Amino acid sequence: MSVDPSPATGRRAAAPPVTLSGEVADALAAGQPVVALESTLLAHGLPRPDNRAAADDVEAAVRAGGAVPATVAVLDGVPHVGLTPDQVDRVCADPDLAKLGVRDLPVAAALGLSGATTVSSTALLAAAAGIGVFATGGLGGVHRQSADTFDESADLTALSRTSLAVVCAGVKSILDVPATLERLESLSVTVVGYRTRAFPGFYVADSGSPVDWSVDSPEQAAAVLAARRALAPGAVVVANPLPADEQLDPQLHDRVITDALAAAEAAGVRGKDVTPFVLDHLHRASEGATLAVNVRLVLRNAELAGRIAAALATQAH
Ligand code: PSU
Ligand code: MN
Repeated sequence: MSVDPSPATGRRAAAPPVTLSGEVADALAAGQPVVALESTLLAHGLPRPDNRAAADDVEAAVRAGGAVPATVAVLDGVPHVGLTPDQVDRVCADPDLAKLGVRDLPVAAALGLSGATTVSSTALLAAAAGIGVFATGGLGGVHRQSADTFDESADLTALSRTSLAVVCAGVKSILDVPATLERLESLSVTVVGYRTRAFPGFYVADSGSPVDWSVDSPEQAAAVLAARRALAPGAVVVANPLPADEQLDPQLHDRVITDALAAAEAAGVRGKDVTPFVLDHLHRASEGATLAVNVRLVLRNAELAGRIAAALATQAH
């Protein structure tokens, strides 16, 4: 995020330069609702070529909720907020596209590289553009072997300092969900369930962990974000569960996740490759069942995010 100019050095620390699409720039200038969308879930979380249709469907879901979609990615070193169809094609088609968290953005900018943005980097770039609401599938978090690997997603620390609402179906259930909730508490990230006190489990409606607070409407979610912004930097996680009749069969869920984590371990996968490897394994092992559920939950989150952004725009007037 932007930092105040330092009187000691006189150096101006500007907000990260982002390029807005025409539609997103117009909407922001007019105070109309905009929802940021990440591109890592397209490029690294969903298989080609299905990811291309999903990209359009997610943008359409934001519009159905009443907001303008702003898919975020870095192309040739330039962070883009709002992509043209050709730019979405690039993100979805390139098998070698990098996965960029916050720490990778300076390298991409300096070397003119292209990459998809994760929750952490999308949140930072969206907030820099003045966007208040962001939709994704499931947050990154604390991995199950983190005591040995120290593998904890940069999503968590990024959300502790970025002021926007993130609509998600909880955290990815390949993770240690209770540990992730503990870290979100330590980091003072506000977490509310959307019409539930059961923290959602990404592919399944209930992770088995409770959440302290719930909101019942887009207006309430927007009001919580407004109150958070008035208080201190940091995100509001709006955890939106799949309805029970749309979730992945919980028994299939537990079985394929155990298999996928074992496969990642056996293959020696580490670092930023873990999450894409495990998601891909799940999609294959479940014969597409996790893929269908993943797309469905992202669409639901995108539409709810559109409604929250619309409520936020109304409250701001
Ligand atoms: N939600 C999905 N699919 C995904 C992701 C989220 O439905 O692939 C991505 C997000 O970009 C998130 C990333 O930031 O997974 C987490 O990666 P890691 O565990 O390496 O931090
Ligand atoms: Mn990691």
